[in-house]
Amino acid sequence: MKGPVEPFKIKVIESVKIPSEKRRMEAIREAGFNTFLLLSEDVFIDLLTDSGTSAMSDNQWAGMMIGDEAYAGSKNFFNLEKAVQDVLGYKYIVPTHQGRGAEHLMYKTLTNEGQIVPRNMYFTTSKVHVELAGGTMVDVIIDNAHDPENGHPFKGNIDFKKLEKLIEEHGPEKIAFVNVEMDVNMAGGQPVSMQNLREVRELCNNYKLKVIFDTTRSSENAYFIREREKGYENTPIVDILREMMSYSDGCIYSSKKDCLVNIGGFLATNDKDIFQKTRGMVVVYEGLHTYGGMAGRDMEAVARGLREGAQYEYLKYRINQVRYLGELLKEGNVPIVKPVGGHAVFIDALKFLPHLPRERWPAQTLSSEIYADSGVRTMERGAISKGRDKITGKNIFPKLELVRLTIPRRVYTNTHMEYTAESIINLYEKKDTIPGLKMVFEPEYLRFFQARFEQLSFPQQVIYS
Ligand code: P70
Repeated sequence: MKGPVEPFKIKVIESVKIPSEKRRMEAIREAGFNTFLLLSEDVFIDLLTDSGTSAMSDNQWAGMMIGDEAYAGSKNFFNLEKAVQDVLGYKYIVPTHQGRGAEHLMYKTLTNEGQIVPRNMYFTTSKVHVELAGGTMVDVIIDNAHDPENGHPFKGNIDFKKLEKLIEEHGPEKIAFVNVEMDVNMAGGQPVSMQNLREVRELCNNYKLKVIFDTTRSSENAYFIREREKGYENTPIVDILREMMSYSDGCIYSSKKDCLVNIGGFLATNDKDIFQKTRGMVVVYEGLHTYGGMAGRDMEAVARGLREGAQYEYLKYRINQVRYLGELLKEGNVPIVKPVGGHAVFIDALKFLPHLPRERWPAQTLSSEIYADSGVRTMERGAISKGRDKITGKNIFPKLELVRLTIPRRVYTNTHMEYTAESIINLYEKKDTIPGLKMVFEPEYLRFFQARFEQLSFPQQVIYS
């Protein structure tokens, strides 16, 4: 098996080195066995996130040089507006500093105290912004998404029975809006089908509900539609994107992913009322409505990146590089979430470390072991990320206890993928020797960012938490 051919050549490089085994051991200990607390200079291959970690093109860098840093009316804003109109088909745009800025404006505008927001699974920042606006997010994704072995081609789809039941039970006036994420992050980067989006629109029309997309990874989702959905085999990606967006009233977009930039975000809509309200708020929380927290040069990079990130040849390489890593791991019998998603490969930590009880944090343990073994940094996406039940205070143990190997765009070569796979396969062969972790420091909010752990020795000690 070979990795996909890159549709670009490399003009600038950044040196990286593998820290010695001694330094890796020290570093992970100093970081309290939490990969978020590692220093970047101690990391060889950084697969923590695909957010803001892309390599920009010569065309984007050239665009940075024509940044118009006027406080009002920057020409780069109009280039961004035009790119959004051309690629996504929305008429109005409000720029923000990054995705969560857009979530804040959009979700606060549309949610009243006590309302419900159905969504295909959830995302941490999205959930927080709905809750801050007084709402509750409820998961209405299809059941297949909760099973790592299930090979459904569109595991991100909305389950209409769940959605309709929720609307009927509470009444449409209790539903703030229906929220659909593209390439569902927490499910493993799993796409939503065009048919599902079309049907969500029809159902919401019947109840007069608004549909808001989280389009953060929509170009990658569009590639999967072209690859897997009948009738789209030869459709240009931009046409797929424009059809997808036509089924919504608006979107929030973290440009740090599919727009191939290091910072930025926006919301976009065809609804004049949403536009006027969010544009009224952007000046309070982000900046004037023609920059919204971004520099002019950043807006230019987003405008150009949105177009580049929707090119078929680029997406084909991108999706296949992620898949290549997944296939290599599968060949080595490492248990991963199937099918491989758009932005990351997810390892099933419960299957990798079956000897560890949940309260020994298998995914946290595995991410720290991977770093110690190879200098590759990954992220826990399981019980530590999920947190505690607000009422009982008990740890919640979600079905999915995963380690995310997130691939930055246009940054690493296929050889980096091979190195990563080889190290993880070696680790898998000695998995029985891996001891678990004990949490010794737990912050109140978003604990995964700053929690600290200690390594236990064999045999496993009593569970304290
Ligand atoms: C990640 C990042 C960000 C994100 C997202 C979706 C589907 C909105 C946003 C927010 C960064 C991250 C954030 C919280 C915890 C861990 C990592 N996802 N919607 O790595 O956008 O970051 O620009 O404010 O995935 O998955 P932004």
